[in-house]
Amino acid sequence: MSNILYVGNKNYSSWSLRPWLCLRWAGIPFEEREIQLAQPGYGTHAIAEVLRVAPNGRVPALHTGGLVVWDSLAIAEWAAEEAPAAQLWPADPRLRAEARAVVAEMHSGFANVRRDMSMNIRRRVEVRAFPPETRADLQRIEAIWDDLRTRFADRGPWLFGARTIADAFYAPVATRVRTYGVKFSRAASSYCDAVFADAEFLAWEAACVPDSWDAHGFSVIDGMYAKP
Ligand SMILES: N[C@@H](CCC(=O)N[C@@H](CS)C(=O)NCC(=O)O)C(=O)O
Repeated sequence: MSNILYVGNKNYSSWSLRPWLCLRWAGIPFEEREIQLAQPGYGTHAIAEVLRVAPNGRVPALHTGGLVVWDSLAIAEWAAEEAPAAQLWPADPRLRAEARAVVAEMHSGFANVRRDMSMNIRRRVEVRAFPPETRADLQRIEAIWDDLRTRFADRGPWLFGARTIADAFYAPVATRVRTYGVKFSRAASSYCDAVFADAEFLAWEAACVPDSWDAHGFSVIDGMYAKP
């Protein structure tokens, strides 16, 4: 059965990176089709090319055997069921429940980080100050990473020791920490290093191309908080 994963611009589409990593980590073969999303500020309407492949007008979307699975988390869950041996969720049921909570918090939360710190994998910005609500989001992310890395340090470099869907969901956040020069604790920073050393992440990063409009920046950070 052929699998096609539609993703957005690799440098910017954080939701696309997440299931892409899950499929690669699980060794599930797929063809990847990148759709160039409109530049931020262009408008909120879904572009026709995306609507042709995803009913919600957003990427990522997976097409598999006549089935369309839209939404990053639904695709990650599909991958976990498709390749159980890959253990994309922790095997222990209690840890699995915790990993799902960590992923759900990312999937439904951290709106301020998303607003102020758009993913831009190749970019590096010097930030003067983040607004308090964004700092609160970052503190919460740091606390999650610190706690998990402390508890599972002896099992491997990932949040729950071995690589899971939780890492796919926080990998784009690690790139934001790097892009915006966030100072995190040693444990949280070393977690970012694990993401940046991952072969599949490196493959995605190598394919990231900043667009011409990127030189001018586009996030709230650029307008309000970045050093000139
Ligand atoms: N909750 C969705 C969010 C998907 C989403 O917002 N995707 C963005 C790209 S990262 C998108 O397709 N935006 C449409 C556009 O920019 O035209 C998921 O988890 O997949």
